[in-house]
Amino acid sequence: CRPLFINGKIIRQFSSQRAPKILITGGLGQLGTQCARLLRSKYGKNNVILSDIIKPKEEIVEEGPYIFADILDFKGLQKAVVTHRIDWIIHLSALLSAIGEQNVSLAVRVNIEGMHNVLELAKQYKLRIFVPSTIGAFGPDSPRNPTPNLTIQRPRTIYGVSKVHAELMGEYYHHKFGTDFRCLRFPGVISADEPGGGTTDYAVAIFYDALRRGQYNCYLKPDTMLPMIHIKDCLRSLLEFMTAPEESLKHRCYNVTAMSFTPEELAEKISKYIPELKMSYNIDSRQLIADDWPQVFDDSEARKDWGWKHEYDLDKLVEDILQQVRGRIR
Ligand code: AKB
Repeated sequence: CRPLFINGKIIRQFSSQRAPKILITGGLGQLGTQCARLLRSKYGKNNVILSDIIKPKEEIVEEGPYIFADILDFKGLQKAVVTHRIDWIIHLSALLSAIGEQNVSLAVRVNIEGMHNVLELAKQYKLRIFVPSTIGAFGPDSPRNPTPNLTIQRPRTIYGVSKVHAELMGEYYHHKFGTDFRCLRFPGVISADEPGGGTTDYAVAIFYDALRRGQYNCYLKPDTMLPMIHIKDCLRSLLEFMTAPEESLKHRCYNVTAMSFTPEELAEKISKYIPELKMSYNIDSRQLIADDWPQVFDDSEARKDWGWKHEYDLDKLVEDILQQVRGRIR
């Protein structure tokens, strides 16, 4: 923004640049609709186009533009970028860790081929591109407590492998072609919108079951510590990172987080509001995934380089998500 000074006072701010036009892929997943809301509040309703291959609910369409876009269809993506004069692409399409293990070939297509398509699109049309990575991009050889920004990454899930691939491809396109590739490694994201197919999903499901039934049957052991973040902090980190000046970015991929906790610790906080909450544990294959992941995520590079700071700690998160989930199940 360029301020206009008259007699030393700022009279009006002129925007020296128009708002970016943004395409969000995989828009009907856990992050998409709230991401669109946040970006629309900053850049205007019509500048943010949500896309997916799923038929949306009426409310989604009422909130702003929604289009069909299949990340495996390169020509269709080109058409969307050209027609809507897109400047930024937020690429959220992906199969998460647990579901990826159940359908490896689909995960390869969506997470790897889809990533190739959007990167090529970003190169051709000079788009700024955001791709989320994950704590799942680390594996049993990585230090777990804490896990630094730059360390060994040898994940053992197809989700993790596809995300390391995305990080490396994005960095390669940046160095080779100057593509403005930006990537944040997110921990488990906690929202009132239920995610699907992840290992950290328990930390959302527990709120629904605690309120509906006063009990939760957890598929992870009580002492499994994983890094987590409230969705509002997660999406704010995305926006702040996308608007961070190029000079401040020492890396193209940054760890971000807010807290770490175990199922036992989360249940204890929730039981302050729902004292009758009963926990049971029925461990499944997601435990093996969680056992290889970071316990404490070191996001000091993001805090240092572009000022990342979380707002929600565990107490604030539990209060907020309980209130939102209560509103939904009434
Ligand atoms: C998952 O559990 O697969 C995701 C993630 C941590 O990336 N929520």
